[in-house]
Amino acid sequence: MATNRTFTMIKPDAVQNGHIGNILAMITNGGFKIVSLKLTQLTVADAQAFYAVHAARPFYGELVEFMSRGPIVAAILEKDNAVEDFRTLIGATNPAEAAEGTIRKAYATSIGENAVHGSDSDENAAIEGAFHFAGREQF
Ligand code: RTP
Ligand code: MG
Repeated sequence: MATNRTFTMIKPDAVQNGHIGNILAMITNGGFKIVSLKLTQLTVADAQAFYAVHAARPFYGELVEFMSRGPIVAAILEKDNAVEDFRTLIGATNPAEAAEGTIRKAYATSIGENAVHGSDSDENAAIEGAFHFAGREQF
């Protein structure tokens, strides 16, 4: 995957609260092109694998339970400087610290249930995109 791509999930809280359309609008208004998109749900095993890097953290069990409890939207996004610019658009992990105009400021409810995921490196964007999408689903 090209390095001008990132991977995102609209998390179960935001899907459940009816924010899919508004979050996708913020993403496209932010200059990102959607190159893959699906509504799906992580199994517990999927969530454990996706967040394996956090396995030793105290919030890991809660995170896995949260991320597997309902549908998510998975997407691959394209833009120059995609990973960094998307992290800026989503805002800080804790919505109390998220800047005005960010997705988490608008839709996150807590540090755990924070509406969206954004990859933290080009390498992880490629891994995470491939976790969810076959090559023929990436446009
Ligand atoms: P993400 O990976 O989902 O884009 O979030 P992030 O980089 O901003 O934050 P990260 O440190 O990677 O943490 C992953 C997710 O774990 C949950 N979390 N809960 N209760 C807590 O203290 C806590 N800290 C993190 C959040 O859902 C966070 O996005
Ligand atoms: Mg992260």
